[in-house]
Amino acid sequence: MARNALRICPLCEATCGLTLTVDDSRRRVLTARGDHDDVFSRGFICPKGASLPDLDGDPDRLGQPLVRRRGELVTTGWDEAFDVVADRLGAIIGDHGGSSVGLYLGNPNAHTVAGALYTPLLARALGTHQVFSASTLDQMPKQVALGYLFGNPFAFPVPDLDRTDHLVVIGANPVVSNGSVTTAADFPGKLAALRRRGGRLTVIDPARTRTAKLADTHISPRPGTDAALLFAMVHTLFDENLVAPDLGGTARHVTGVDALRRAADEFAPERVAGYCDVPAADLRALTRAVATASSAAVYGRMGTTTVEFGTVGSWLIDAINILTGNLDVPGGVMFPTAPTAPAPRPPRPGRAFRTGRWRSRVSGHPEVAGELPAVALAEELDTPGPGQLEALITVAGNPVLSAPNGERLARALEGVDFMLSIDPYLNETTRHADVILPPPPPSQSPHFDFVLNNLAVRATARYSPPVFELPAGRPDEAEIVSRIALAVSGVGVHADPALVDDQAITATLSKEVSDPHSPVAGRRVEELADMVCDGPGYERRLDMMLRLGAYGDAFGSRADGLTLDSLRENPHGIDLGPMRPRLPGVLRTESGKIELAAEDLIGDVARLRAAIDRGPDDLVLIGRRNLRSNNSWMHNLGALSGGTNRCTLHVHPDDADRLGLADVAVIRGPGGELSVPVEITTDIRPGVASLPHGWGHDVEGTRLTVAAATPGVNVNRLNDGTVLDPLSGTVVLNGLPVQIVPG
Ligand SMILES: Nc1nc2c(c(=O)[nH]1)N[C@H]1C(S)=C(S)[C@@H](COP(=O)(O)OP(=O)(O)OC[C@H]3O[C@@H](n4cnc5c(=O)[nH]c(N)nc54)[C@H](O)[C@@H]3O)O[C@H]1N2
Ligand SMILES: Nc1nc2c(c(=O)[nH]1)N[C@H]1C(S)=C(S)[C@@H](COP(=O)(O)OP(=O)(O)OC[C@H]3O[C@@H](n4cnc5c(=O)[nH]c(N)nc54)[C@H](O)[C@@H]3O)O[C@H]1N2
Ligand code: SF4
Ligand SMILES: [Mo]
Repeated sequence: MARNALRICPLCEATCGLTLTVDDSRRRVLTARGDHDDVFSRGFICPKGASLPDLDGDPDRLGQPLVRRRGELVTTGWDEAFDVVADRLGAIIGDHGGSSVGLYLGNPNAHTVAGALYTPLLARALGTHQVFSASTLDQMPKQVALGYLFGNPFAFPVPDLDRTDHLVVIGANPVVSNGSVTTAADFPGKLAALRRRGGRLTVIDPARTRTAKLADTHISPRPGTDAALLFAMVHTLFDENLVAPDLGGTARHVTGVDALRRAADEFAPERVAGYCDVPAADLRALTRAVATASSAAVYGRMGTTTVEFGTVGSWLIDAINILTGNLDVPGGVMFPTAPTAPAPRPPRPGRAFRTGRWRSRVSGHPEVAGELPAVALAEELDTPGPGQLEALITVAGNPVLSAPNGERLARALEGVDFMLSIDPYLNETTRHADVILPPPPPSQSPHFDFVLNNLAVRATARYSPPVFELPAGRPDEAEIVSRIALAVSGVGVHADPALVDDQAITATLSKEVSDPHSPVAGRRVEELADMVCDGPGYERRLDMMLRLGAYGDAFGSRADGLTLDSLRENPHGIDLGPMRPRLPGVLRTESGKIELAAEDLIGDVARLRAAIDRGPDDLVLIGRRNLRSNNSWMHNLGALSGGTNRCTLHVHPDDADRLGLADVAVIRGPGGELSVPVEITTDIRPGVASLPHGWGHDVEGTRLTVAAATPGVNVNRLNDGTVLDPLSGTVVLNGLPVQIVPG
């Protein structure tokens, strides 16, 4: 008998509520559709969400651990696999210390309970400085800019999509990606609503994307030139006296306006127009439109971060929001308040944001937000000498495909003493592991958006308990990561995983009761710990966090405040309203103010000046996402394959003519060359080609039956990974110089 069950979709940042029909006897999800009563997504769903049944029941998904025996990965029981991990990691840590173990955290960690609550504890238990993640293939430049501006690399202002009058989307394609570093279900619907209420949409993108096609204005710059374009906008704001009086009420919280004006002095639109290939008049007109709108929000994503000047560009985006009086006001960009974030405290100065607290061993890359650049992982593994990595743990990552120079990484993984992967698939990365521990499928996992609620355009609280119980003896991902943390900290892999949660709960409560501004100041830890709900560790921690949060019940002292019970009573979620102003409470800079012209940011301007003087490259490559794809790991579902979801090279007809391209081309980059099918289209500007990432499923030794049938090519083989945004350690993925010849 089928029944309905609710589940938040874990596949992208939109966090849509799904209604599943499920068959309990077979533990199968039969169908997925949008949950019309979901307080956040109101029924929205995309093709990936609709394919959740296929993903959940994918026969290639691993159900049991794999352990390498005499060179072969063989299926084993859980106890045995945990013992192997404990023995091998224990020996390596005993001989070389925790810092000889590297950790690579992939993108799905932002979507899982284990990624949010348990991998940080694993990193701490290892005590390693060798943490790598997809962030340095993605949004790290934004975080660094936020660190300098607000003193907090996690204080993300997001566009107030529901109330803005002018949305400027720069280097993002939310109609396809469904939004990123801005959590909004039904981004397309929100763009349509903006237009319906008379608002404007401007898109700045070298491709005529599905988002650009909806825009009132589409500006198509040369890739990699946004920092110059944004500086021209800042210049125009000062030049034409368009800076908002009193910065829209935030002036008392802002320093560095004059220094920013001086830095922007040399970037008149007329100076950068040729470099960006955007008429100066268009840049001035856009600036005026943003400055004079009743409210406006400039929103940048991948096309502004994974580029040569990612941090400078990200800084200038928020500088424009600030100068036009659009920070922290309805319709502008605002700081969300997640239900599990600690309740707001009175403003207090922080420590100056710094990077480079340690450096990578081989190339001396500075640490950024506790991480080293993902592109440095291979050299840290394969370069001999003191401090060389002896072991690697990957959790939810596929860097062999998602990072540049995956071939070197693949070779390096062959050489490492021990590799553990926590991942449901035997794929291009995990095939190198000595042990693979597969988490259960979504239907057997809980879901709460600990990370993405911090980026949501409207506050809600929604919890999905597992739809099916786990089969006897199978650990969930929280338990898997907890056991590894217990193993590496010497407590023992077979200790009670609840210890990890007990410790986390006691540590948090102890801190809260001794903070005079906490909603539970002065109370007893034991009293509060006894009040936390019963259940698995993650539910106990969730209950605690909700109760300590901005909307929480403060452990009984605020009637109607959130608890996990209240979420259970409201399975479609609880709406907590639109974003609210949060200045100056979010600021953690030393000065207690927004620092508009941090020294390190100003210091990088010379590099931008040099790039403008050097002039643009003749032909560059950018990325492209498809609605029916998700990075490297959803090509194994028949329902999403084919159609427009193909690994082809988009080139403009002028370039195709000039280069003599027809069906197939050979594309050469700094890292290598590939032969790819060509699609000639005016959806991309001249001088630019696009190729999606996450393909190249043609390597031996994986278990990806469907993906291997249409493998595509790995775009990151073109990239040698040597060009980084130096302030953030983020590699250039967009704007890679290439040559293209007929194939
Ligand atoms: N050229 C180019 N390269 C890019 C990009 C680009 O635009 N262009 N984009 C970059 C971006 S933005 C990102 S975020 C990275 C992504 O880089 P990665 O995170 O390294 O790669 P993914 O393809 O997301 O791989 C996700 C892995 O998680 C596993 N997985 C899925 N669900 C779960 C789960 O619940 N638990 C666990 N433990 N594992 C799970 C999958 O099997 C897969 O192995 O790629 C980057 N690479
Ligand atoms: N369907 C689908 N959805 C996804 C993913 C997926 O793989 N598929 N991946 C998820 C992940 S991990 C992420 S991080 C997000 C990313 O979310 P988005 O950033 O919204 O997605 P992208 O398609 O990478 O959009 C980047 C846009 O920048 C443009 N661009 C490239 N170079 C430049 C440049 O120099 N300047 C400007 N102005 N624009 C440029 C590209 O043409 C592209 O349209 O999407 C998430 N959602
Ligand atoms: S938009 Fe994202 S969260 Fe919503 S159904 Fe699609 S993949 Fe899932
Ligand atoms: Mo990403």
